[in-house]
Amino acid sequence: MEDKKLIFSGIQPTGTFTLGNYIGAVRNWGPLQDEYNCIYCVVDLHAITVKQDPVKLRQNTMNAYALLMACGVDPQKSILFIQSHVKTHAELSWILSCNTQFGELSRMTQFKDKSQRHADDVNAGLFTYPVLMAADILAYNADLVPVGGDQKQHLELARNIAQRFNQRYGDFFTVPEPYIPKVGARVMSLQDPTKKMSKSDDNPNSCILILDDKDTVIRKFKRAVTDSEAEVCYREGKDGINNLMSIYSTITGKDFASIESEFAGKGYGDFKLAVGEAVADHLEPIRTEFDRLSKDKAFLKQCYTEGAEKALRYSQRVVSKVYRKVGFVDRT
Ligand code: ATP
Ligand code: LTN
Repeated sequence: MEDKKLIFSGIQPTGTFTLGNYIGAVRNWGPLQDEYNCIYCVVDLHAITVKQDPVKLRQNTMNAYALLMACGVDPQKSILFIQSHVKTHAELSWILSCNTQFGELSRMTQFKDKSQRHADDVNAGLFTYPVLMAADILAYNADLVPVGGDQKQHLELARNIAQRFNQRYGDFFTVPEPYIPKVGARVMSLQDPTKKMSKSDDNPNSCILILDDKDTVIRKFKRAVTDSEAEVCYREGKDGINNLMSIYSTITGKDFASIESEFAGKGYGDFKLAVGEAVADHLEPIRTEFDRLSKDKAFLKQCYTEGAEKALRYSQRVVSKVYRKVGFVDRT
C-alpha cells in the first residue's frame, strides 16, 4: 500500500441501509478512497449481539456487501471484506477486553439503549460490542474512522483502549481519530425528529431505505412530521424542518441560506416534494447498480474472498506483534 493515511469503517448487516447510514457514513466511503488507503467491513460479528435469523443474516450480509459496492466502494481500490472471515478481529478483541474496564463499558449509551430494547437478551457480546469495534480499528492501526455521530462515544473508548495499551506495553497502536460529517452526522426519524433514523424502527414511515423506489421515498417525505409554522428555515426547535434541510443540503450540496431563499414564500408541501425528489433521484443509480451486482454472486464471492485474504495478511502482522508485546510465546 502507498504511504497514505489509513481509514477503517464498518457497517452491520442488520437490514437495508437507511438514508441515515448513507448520509452519516457510507456516502463518504467512496470519495475517501482517492485520498486514503481504505479498509471497509461488513460487521456480521457485531450483528449477532442482537438475535438474528441465520438465513436472513446470511442474506443481509451479502446484500450489505453488494450495497457498499453500489454506493461507490470499489474492491479494487479498497479492502472490502466480511468481518467473520478475518479471525484476527476476534483474537485482538479478547486481548483488548483485558485492557478495558467494566465501568467504561457500562457507560456506553448504545449498550444502555439496546439492553432496554432487547431486555430478554442482554448478552455479554452486547456489553463488549465496543471492544470488538476497537479491535476492528486497531488491528489495522487505522488513522481515521468515518462514522455517524452516534458512534463518537465508541470511538472515544477505542482511543482510550489504544492509549492504555500503549502505556502498559510501550507505544504501539495508532490512536484513531473520528471522521464525522458536519452536516448529516445524525439523520433523524421522519416520524419523530428527536430520535435518530434507525433500521430497527418499527414504523416503516420513519426511515428511508436506500433501496426504496421513487414513489415510496416521496410518500415517506410527504408524511414527515414537521411543525405548525410554514417557514422553511433552520432554527432551534424546528427539528423536523432542520432534519429535512440537512438531508436536502447533503444531497444537493446547497447550503442552508440558499435552501431558505429557494423556498421563501412556499409551503412545506413544496419543500417536502423537492426533498423527496432529490433523494429519490440520488438513490436511483444505487438501486440499479445493486440489482446488477446482486445477480452476479460469483463476482461478489471473488471480491469478498480476496478482500478477506488481504485484510488477514494486513491485520495478522499487527496482531502477531501484539501477541509478542503481551508476552505470548511464539508458535514457531
Ligand atoms: P441498528 O439500527 O441495526 O443498530 P444502525 O442503523 O445504527 O443499526 P449501523 O450499522 O450500526 O446502523 O451503523 C452504520 C453507520 O451508520 C455508522 O457509522 C453509524 O454512525 C451511521 N448511522 C447510523 N444511523 C445514523 C443516522 N441516523 N444518522 C447518521 N448516521 C447514522
Ligand atoms: N459500531 C458501528 C459499526 C462498526 C464500526 C466498526 C464502525 C463496527 N466496527 C469499526 C467503524 C469502525 C456502528 O455503526 N454501529
